[in-house]
Amino acid sequence: MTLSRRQFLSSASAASALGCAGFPGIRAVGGQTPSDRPLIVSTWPFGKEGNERARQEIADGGTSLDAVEQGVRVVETRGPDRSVGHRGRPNAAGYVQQDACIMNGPGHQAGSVAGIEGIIHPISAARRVMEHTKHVMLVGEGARWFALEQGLESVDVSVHAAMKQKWIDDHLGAEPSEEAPPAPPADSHDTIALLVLHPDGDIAGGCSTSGMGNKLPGRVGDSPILGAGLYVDNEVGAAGGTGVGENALRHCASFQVVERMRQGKSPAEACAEALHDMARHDPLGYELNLSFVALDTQGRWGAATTHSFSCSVTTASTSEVHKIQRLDRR
Ligand code: SD4
Repeated sequence: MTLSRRQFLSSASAASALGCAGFPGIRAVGGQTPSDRPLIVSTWPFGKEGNERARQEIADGGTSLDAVEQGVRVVETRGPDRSVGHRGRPNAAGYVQQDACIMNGPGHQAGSVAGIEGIIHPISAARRVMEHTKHVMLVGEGARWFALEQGLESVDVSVHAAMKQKWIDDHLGAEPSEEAPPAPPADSHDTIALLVLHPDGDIAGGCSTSGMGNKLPGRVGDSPILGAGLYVDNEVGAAGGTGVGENALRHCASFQVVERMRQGKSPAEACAEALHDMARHDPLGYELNLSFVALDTQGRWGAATTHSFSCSVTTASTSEVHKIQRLDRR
């Protein structure tokens, strides 16, 4: 289905795949659920399980923030096959460093951890940073120390220490190598970004990842950076992303999506337009490899991608995965 830009701007109704004539190179999907709340939107098919846990949390009396934390926790322990969780994709030195952040619409509060090791639920560490410190972000050893001090579940990282030493010996030993580190495989990313619109109207969002596989130790992606991998504004909506973090970072991507919704765009259009504008003035063009999900205060949701992408959308009565196929750009 190919819509003109004008048609696209006004299409926010039932879930439909949109080929955006005004935004070549971008695919989008969107829909709305004005009364069937909560509305929960997340990245990738594995987000569906997290969405359903979030829905349960709300049914049990939880807030949008509780729902986000519990939903993301499910994905963080889901399995070693993805780039989420302490068993996610390892960095170039062979061990996992995770990034996560959480934002609560009411009060515009946020917490974040980056490069944290051996903590089973970085999303909970991020929430503790938000609620139990006067800071917004903790990194590395300090983040791990804080999480342990907060009593969060952990795994032994002594194995990390041995792998780290080996990597340092191999790469930074007496004979420094000119060789650049190997590029991460193109398919090595699958972050969970999960957004919740509570029946009471409050919005929260969370993002968690082990990041791009084969990244350099210490590399921080977009996922723990507010405005890049996630952004929430209780008066407007929320957006979260997945893909090549460096590209989302350079463009403050999630913030851009939310700002477009503030200007009156539907979530689908905001995601598509933000991606299009980033691609327009980026040397990578439509090869940015970014995908975004978004929702707004009216109960509309949307997603867009420069590549192929699936998002999970859950309401009080439905739970579905929507697939968006990569455009053939030849
Ligand atoms: C990162 N954006 O660390 C994350 C990885 C990812 O889907 O999304 N993956 O760059």
